[in-house]
Amino acid sequence: MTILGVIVSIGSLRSWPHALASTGNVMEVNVSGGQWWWDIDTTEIPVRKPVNFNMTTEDVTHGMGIYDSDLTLLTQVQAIPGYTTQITYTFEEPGSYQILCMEFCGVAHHDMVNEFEVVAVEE
Ligand SMILES: [Cu+2]
Repeated sequence: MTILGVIVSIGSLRSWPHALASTGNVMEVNVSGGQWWWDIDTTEIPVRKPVNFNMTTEDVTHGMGIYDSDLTLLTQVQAIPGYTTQITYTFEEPGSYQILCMEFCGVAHHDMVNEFEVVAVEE
């Protein structure tokens, strides 16, 4: 039982998701947050391609929430000073998406809005 626990523990410490990362079929997108803005290093993301969001913050803790055009929350990850946190998400529909802050981070927290487009790609 102890050996099984050690194997499971070591496996869980690997970067996630293992399968996607090993195929090279993941788009890397870097997002940084600060009081009170988001910076995203792309404005266009292809539809139906896994996207690995690498999240950093330059000051305090923020919460990056990604919303569709109906303001439905699709995924989220916390931004923690001194760390890069990650979340992988695949957008199934083209359109406009917004990044909003989900943690109260100061007087202009509500101004933390940025957006990007998910676009169809020709194959
Ligand atoms: Cu905030």
